[in-house]
Amino acid sequence: MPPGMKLDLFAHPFSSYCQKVLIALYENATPFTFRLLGPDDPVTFAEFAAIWPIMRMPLLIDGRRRVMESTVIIEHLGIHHPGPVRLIPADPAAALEARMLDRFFDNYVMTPMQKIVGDHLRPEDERDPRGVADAHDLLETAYRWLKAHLDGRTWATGRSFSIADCAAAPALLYADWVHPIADDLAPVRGYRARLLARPSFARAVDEARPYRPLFPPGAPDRD
Ligand SMILES: N[C@@H](CCC(=O)N[C@@H](CS)C(=O)NCC(=O)O)C(=O)O
Repeated sequence: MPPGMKLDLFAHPFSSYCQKVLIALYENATPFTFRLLGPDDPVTFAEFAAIWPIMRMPLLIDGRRRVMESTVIIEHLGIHHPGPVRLIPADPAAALEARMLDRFFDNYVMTPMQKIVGDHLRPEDERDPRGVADAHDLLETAYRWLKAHLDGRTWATGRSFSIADCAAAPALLYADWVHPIADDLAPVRGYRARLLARPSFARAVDEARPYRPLFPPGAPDRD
């Protein structure tokens, strides 16, 4: 029995962590209300900030439950609003693998990508060249690990689309914009292309297209 009749997602379409959760919602056609966190709506933003002073989106409201952190939101959806696509595998060992890879994409692709993007928002004299250089190194190492990991796999864990792919899709979309995936990493480029072709992510990418001019380092003229 779902804990709440109505789901509200505080989010922005261009945000990578919000896209991660949007993929999960779209995979199972889960109905929800999109509470857009934009500069034109200070009331919605104030509501969000009052609930979650950490102010990192997305935030899910499910009845009286407030669920923060993209990974936990996807876990919550799987428990309380399951659909035909199981993003956390039923087998515990397979679930652990999916969770491990979700951590890989958040910590070693999304985080360095955000570091590079975020540096562009800083005033010139507050930039962090060393931190940005470390972020580029980490992305390169992560791409190369992923190339070997993907051998024989369609999706991050193998044949089934999972929470790890929800994390991977926006992480690799934007990471490739700030640190292009080299030509010799064909399996990683191919995986990114498969993610972009997945209808749930294609929809999220299309919904975010109008915001591309806002990408701090400048968005390339391609997906
Ligand atoms: N660990 C969080 C990270 C969320 C996060 O970093 N969200 C970004 C948008 S992609 C955000 O809210 N940034 C606003 C800010 O840094 O002020 C999660 O998984 O949900």
